[in-house]
Amino acid sequence: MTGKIILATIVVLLIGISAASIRIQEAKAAATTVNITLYGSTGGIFHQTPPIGWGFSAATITTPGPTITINQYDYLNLTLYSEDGEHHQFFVDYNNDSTIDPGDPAMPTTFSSSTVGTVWGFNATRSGTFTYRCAIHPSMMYGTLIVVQAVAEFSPFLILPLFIIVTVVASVAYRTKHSTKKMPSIPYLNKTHDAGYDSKNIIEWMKNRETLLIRNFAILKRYNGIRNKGH
Ligand SMILES: [Cu+2]
Repeated sequence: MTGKIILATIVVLLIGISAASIRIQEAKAAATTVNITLYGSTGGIFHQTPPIGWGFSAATITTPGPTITINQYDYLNLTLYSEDGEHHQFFVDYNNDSTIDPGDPAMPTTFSSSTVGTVWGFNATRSGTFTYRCAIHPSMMYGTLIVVQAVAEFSPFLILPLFIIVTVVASVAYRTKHSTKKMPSIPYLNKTHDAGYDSKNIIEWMKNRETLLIRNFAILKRYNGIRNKGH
């Protein structure tokens, strides 16, 4: 019986996980390339020639730069121009510490051309709201990157309560259908109940015997009822 409940629970969980997995696969398949052109500037080498920051065009450079919103698993394809001719380096600062850490999507090299766009991109596998920066001027050149979660993914916090609920429901359902009540013990007409054979106690003895017979009959009847219900 326990085996069946565990099996049922595993099947339900596998179906759920498979469904979630299929949805993630669908989201990945639907991922598109998002083309964004960014102009970066730090206002020249002495930062005295505004604008400073990032912009979708040379004329719209601001601090902070424009918010970029994409969907999870999209490929963000950037074309980058250096408006002030200085070296800049785009990266996504996942932990917001202003430096490129392992795992941060980051350009491998700087770009400095104001006329020829430098193309670089990355797959937005991680969802959330992050800060994008220039690795060389992180406090002056930054903006918000929103990666919208593709699907409601199955988290362990969802799986655990589901597991408990499924187990309890399956257990109760099974127990209701297949009662495991054992046959109650039937008292025997043994010496304890045999009050004795002398004339004084003979009526008492007969009464006890009758009571026990009726009781045993009731127990057997009930047990038979339980058995019939189960099959
Ligand atoms: Cu820079």
